[in-house]
Amino acid sequence: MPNFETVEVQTDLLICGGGMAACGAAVEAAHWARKHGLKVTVVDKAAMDRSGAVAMGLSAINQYVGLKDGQNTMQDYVAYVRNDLMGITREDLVASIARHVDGTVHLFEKWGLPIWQDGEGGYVHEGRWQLMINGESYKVLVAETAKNALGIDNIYERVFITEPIMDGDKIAGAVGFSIRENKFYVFRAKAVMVAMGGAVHVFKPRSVGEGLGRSWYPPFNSGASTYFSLRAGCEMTCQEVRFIPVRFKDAYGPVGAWFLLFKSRATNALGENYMQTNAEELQKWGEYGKVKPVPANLRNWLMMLDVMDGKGPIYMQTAEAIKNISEATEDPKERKKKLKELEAEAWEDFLDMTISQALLWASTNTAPEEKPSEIAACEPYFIGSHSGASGAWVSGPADLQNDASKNDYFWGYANMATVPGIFCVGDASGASSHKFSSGSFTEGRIAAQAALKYVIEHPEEPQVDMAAVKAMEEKILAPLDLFEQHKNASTDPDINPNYLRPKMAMFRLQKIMDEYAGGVSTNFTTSKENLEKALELLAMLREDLEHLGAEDLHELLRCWENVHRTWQAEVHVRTMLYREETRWPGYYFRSDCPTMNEEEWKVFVNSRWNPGTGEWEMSKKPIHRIFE
Ligand code: SFD
Ligand code: AMP
Repeated sequence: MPNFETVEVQTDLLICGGGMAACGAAVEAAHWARKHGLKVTVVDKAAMDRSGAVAMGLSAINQYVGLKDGQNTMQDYVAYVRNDLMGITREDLVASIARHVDGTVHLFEKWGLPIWQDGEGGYVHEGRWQLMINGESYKVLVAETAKNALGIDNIYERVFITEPIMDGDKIAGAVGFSIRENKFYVFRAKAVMVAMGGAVHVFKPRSVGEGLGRSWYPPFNSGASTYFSLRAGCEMTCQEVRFIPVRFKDAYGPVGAWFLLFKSRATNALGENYMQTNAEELQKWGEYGKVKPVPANLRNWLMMLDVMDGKGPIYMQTAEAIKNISEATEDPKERKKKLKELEAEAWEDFLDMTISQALLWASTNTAPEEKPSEIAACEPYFIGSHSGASGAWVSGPADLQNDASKNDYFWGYANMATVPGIFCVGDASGASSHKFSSGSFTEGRIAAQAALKYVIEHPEEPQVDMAAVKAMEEKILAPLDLFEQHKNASTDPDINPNYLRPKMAMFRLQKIMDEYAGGVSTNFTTSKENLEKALELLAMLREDLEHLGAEDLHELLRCWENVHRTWQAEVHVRTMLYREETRWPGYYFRSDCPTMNEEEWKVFVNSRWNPGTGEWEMSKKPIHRIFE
């Protein structure tokens, strides 16, 4: 075993993750911590300036309600989210973010984020809730503000949080290891914020071979939030609600600006608009088939029906959209100028947030004003902050409950999970979709206030069993030892009967999920029998994960990422199995229960791994309508 230094850090609030939600939490917590003499610490597996989903930047802020201008109300936003998620949403959580999110956006602007202006004192809207930005450096400036607020001594970068530390049923901190140095970290904390994003590469991606690893969701987020929450004993929710975005094919460029700003159509290869030709299908999905905008999963579904009918490829009609907008300008000189402007905006949309799509356009001689571009449904991701909903089951705010909801949705501190002292935000908190970058930051702020209130009201130091922590350390570092011990048993270190390398473990997980749990290869279709088979194979994979081998610290990171992913996979499979209906066609389809069942399944499905028994507990939780 290589020599590892054990570093102990004592803090009041530990923020795990350095993304949008964590930065929001850090900024807010720094303010309150100063007032109360408390210590706040951030740990990110990467460098905060470019970590998480916003690493490459973004081209839009997708949640801005416009309350002050009277554009929309908080209730409007709740209705939008409720409809988009086919009725399954925590209205208290959505409203709590919606009423504060505009203030966050104004802060971003104050810190230097360029938001497009319309020349009349307003913002340029991409759609009803979305604002256009020049966002290449979005994450840099948000991280910079968070770092300045907290002070560099309170920030640990390139440290991978691996496991929670418990004091009985309460949280007591977390352990992790450095990805650059032989250091094992033990963080003791009175409260822990889980802000480690969602998960990708649980399912086999479309990108294989030379494009391996390319995905829409950032490869850095590997299920740590779900793993951490589950292992601490937290109740989870909506773990069946994966997100499948439609994106420009092969480089995963965004479509929102095309659909909303450029008013583009997407068509099948015959030039038919599937949203019109397949509109009849919407009747099958109850009230959600009638709402505007059509829910994201149903938009996917209408497209997939054409793909399954052999009417692909599917195209975003970029040339047509650009022509339509520019032709609205009558003066030929002005029209030419407008055309150039639109071309620049089209390229910038990718350069701001998915540079590889611009590269793909360039390398395939694609000029958007000349020819359409292919779009496709991505592989499934776990992201509670976009149009998915997976995450922990957390308390809502006190003042947004009604008589019915307060017993089920409120237990003292906003965003606290069912385990005392754990707070979950951003992709890590469930059933509050459509918070995006701005809402995640806002949720971090809300939760940070609540977490510090919790710390003040629970000032006792957590008891940490150092023998148990030592055992964790040995287990976490074991893959290094195993590799070192056996690496010479074969001539090729990849082929060795004594250990499994993390990349191979990942491929195995992805194959199981792809084939049995509704991945790309099966057109996102699964069934009871397939899900049961997935569970059988996942159990065997989990046994083999005990024998992961790591050549160096980087591979050690990869080992634990795959352990985290496997738990995300298992809770997903178990929840899809439990919900005996199809509610989100276009995300997944249960061939054995192909219809929606409002009577029995208009409920949240919650899940919990019991740390005492190792058993899984599944339950239904009621949906309370709080707003009209
Ligand atoms: O249009 C550990 N999102 C968009 N939001 C917008 O507002 N506008 C857009 O234009 C957006 N687009 C978009 C978006 C997401 C993605 C992936 C793409 C494009 C390609 C959504 C937002 O980005 C998203 O809602 C927020 O970023 C969510 O915030 P948060 O904090 O929940 O997740 P994060 O920012 O990814 O941060 C996660 C952090 O955790 C760290 N981490 N740290 C320690 N130990 C571990 N084990 C860890 N595991 C992970 C990460 O390093 C990171 O710091 S559009 O296409 O939709
Ligand atoms: P995307 O680029 O797909 O992430 O979309 C950005 C934003 O626009 C998100 O808020 C989406 O929900 C929304 N959006 C994308 N496409 C459509 C569409 N066709 N109709 C309505 N909203 C959309």
